[in-house]
Amino acid sequence: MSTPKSERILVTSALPYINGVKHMGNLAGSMLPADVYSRAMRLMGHEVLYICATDEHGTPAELAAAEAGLSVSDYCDKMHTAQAEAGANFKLSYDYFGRSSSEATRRLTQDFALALEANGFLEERTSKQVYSVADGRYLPDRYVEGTCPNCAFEGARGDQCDNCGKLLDPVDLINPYSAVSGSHEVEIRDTNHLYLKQSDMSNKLRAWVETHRADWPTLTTSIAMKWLDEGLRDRAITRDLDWGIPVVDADGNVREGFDGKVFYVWFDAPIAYIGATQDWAAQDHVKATGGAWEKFWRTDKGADSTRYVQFMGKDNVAFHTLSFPTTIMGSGQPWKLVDELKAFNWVTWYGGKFSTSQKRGVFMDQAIDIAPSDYWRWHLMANAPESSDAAFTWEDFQASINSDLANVLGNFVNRITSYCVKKFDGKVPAGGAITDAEKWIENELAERLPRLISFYETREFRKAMAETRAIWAAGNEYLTQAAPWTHYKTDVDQAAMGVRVGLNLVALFGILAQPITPDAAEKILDAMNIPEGNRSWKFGDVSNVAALLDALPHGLEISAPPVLFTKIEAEDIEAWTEKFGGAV
Ligand code: B3M
Ligand code: ZN
Repeated sequence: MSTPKSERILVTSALPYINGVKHMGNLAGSMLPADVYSRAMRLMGHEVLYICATDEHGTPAELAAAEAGLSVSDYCDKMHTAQAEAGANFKLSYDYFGRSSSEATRRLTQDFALALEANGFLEERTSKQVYSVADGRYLPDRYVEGTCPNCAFEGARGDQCDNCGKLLDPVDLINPYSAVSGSHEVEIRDTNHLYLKQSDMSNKLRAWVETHRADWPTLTTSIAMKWLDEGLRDRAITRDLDWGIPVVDADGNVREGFDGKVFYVWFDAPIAYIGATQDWAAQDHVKATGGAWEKFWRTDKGADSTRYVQFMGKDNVAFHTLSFPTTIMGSGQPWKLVDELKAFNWVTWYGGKFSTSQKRGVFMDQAIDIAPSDYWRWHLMANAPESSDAAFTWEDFQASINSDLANVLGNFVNRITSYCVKKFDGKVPAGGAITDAEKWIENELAERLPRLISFYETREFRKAMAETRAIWAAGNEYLTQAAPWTHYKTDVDQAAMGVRVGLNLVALFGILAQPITPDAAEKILDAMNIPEGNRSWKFGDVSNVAALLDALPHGLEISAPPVLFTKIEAEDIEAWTEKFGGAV
């Protein structure tokens, strides 16, 4: 395999709603895999830009702010900081973590709407909305609750039933009441809204999705096709709300009849991918290095050679394969469409739903107090909900940490580095002859490394983690075969061979661990005295495995790293189960 060609890759993960720190399932299905992928691609020498942001508009933001007793804008400031912090704690390597409430996103959203209207893809229509007489306002989406017309669940929200999952229109609810005041004094009134004519775009969307049948996961294409087959409906992209992006005319004045209305949160949220990229590019340090947003987003300015990869949970797929592409295509402007869309199923909590109120499940801010981020990152990616939902259990978490991280990786690193410190003065030793053991590990790596790299490239995370684990296990097997401790008694030179190859494996494992357990990787590479600039070296280039096994300069001073992973005990599981729930 030759050195891979460097590409420009734009990565985005679904923008977390502002209304609370996300749970581990959200992390596992969007931000974390996007981060692991971005890190791996950077190590392979690609130019990667990983953009994310908080999704700050819509009824969820208004309702959560009201509950917190804060103005919506103060609430968003506070929660944006909290989510940025949670991301940093989990070592999410965003190039920029922006906000959908930014100036750039506002401008883009208003411009997109004007372009869509000019091209006939936007239309003002009169529609029926729930109006609360008691509250003196319209009740869009989650502001109204009632009985689900589909499953008769009594606490269904106006936009979606949490029980059966069906997307709803607030006027369809049976026995509706206001989520603001609880008042049942509601009526249906006529009001004007802008509609995105998705139906007119159906054929073009279908043709585009068809071109991705081979390279998108089945989960992605099947969701898009299901919607297309059912027949795309035109969707209102404005709401009767105060909080959000105002609807303007070509002169920048509030559109006639649109006082008290804003764009629907799902219209501007994906546009915030572009807005956040512009905000990234506007920073001084980016400008100073000639960074520009256009090469990521404008196909007339270089973006046709950018690969755009999106990560999200399955509930977001329709918006990213149908409505946002309608916005992009309908604008008639040279905007970039997504190239690869990785969708995930759910992580469940012991097979059920995460729920804050019922104390079921762990949220990002709590998780970091339970265990270091590396532990979570490894476990969630090794069990990524790719082909089906995946249940989180404390018992599985314990097994991942104790057996994969502590026993297989941690012990290997510790065993060989401490032995080198003890018997070889902490220096990479020279000498020894190649035996069957060295040939065996070389063959193992020659087979496994290219496979690992290709799993990263195709974003098959479970397989990438399983391959990583197999490579660690091969390291242990090599030490058993080479047995430097046995040779040491009779042939120090031959023992040196085992120690040297073992140390080179430690360095290799440290390099390979960077996308997934970055903190442990850093400890390992520091202990191996690998200079910062050499840490991406050979990730992805597996042309010469023999050289990889003798890459560290002979005589290089190394040390044994501090304990990498602490085992999880039965008492820990008991305490966590009590606090956060467990098997029911
Ligand atoms: N905020 C939904 C979610 O957090 C939504 C994603 C927007 S992506 C543009 O799952
Ligand atoms: Zn229902």
